[in-house]
Amino acid sequence: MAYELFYWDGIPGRGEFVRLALEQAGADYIDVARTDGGMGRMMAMMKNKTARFAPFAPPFLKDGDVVVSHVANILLYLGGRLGLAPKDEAGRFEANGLQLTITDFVGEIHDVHHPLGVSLYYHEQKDEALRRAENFRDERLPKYLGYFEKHLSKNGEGQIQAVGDALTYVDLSLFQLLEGLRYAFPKVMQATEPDYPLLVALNAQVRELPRIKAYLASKRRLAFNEEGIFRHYPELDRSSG
Ligand SMILES: N[C@@H](CCC(=O)N[C@@H](CS)C(=O)NCC(=O)O)C(=O)O
Repeated sequence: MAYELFYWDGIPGRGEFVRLALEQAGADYIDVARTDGGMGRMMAMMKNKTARFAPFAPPFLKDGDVVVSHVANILLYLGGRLGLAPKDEAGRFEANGLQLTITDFVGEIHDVHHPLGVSLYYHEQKDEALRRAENFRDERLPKYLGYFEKHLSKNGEGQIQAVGDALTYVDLSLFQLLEGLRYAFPKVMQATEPDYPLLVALNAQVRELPRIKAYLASKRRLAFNEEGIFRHYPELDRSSG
């Protein structure tokens, strides 16, 4: 039975971290909200009053009777099934820990353009966003990227991998993280990428994986835009030099 992925149509957003894993594994999956009546099904699942579990927010995954919410939790569930997680328990928890750090970082990236509240428009919180962006550029972005770079440097020679000695969903998520940051903050990233050679090399490595390459060229891959997590507002981007 095909996996069913539930995520807002029109944005790559948090759903993309799951899509990349499904695509790399060649898994049979349905992107439900992009099918006829899919949005209605997604909303109905979240509003379901009788089901034992109703997800708070997308993305969530349905595998038969099992419903799993939250990106990191979904990837923890899928990792072993798709051959994209370490086989040992320590490795799986290391992967999950890294993915949860990505979750935190994604939340902060989102909060740069929405520092006051998700229910307010960007233009209603632009002054606060400008202040938040400065702190993000100067402190948070280098702290997170520096953390991942240092982590990658511990993993030996040859192929770059976040965990163990084979590709995992964490590598795919780090790829997407860099893609999103390049879209949202092109000037900052251009100036700072030389500080993160392993992250850059991992990104290039993932881009060349045959299934990922085919996916990126397909219509299934949605473009970044100003409705999602990674938004390009030129005033929030600036070369720090
Ligand atoms: N921690 C969750 C966050 C889920 C989340 O914030 N989803 C967003 C879309 S990217 C949403 O629809 N949020 C609705 C809300 O917070 O009210 C995850 O990693 O999946």
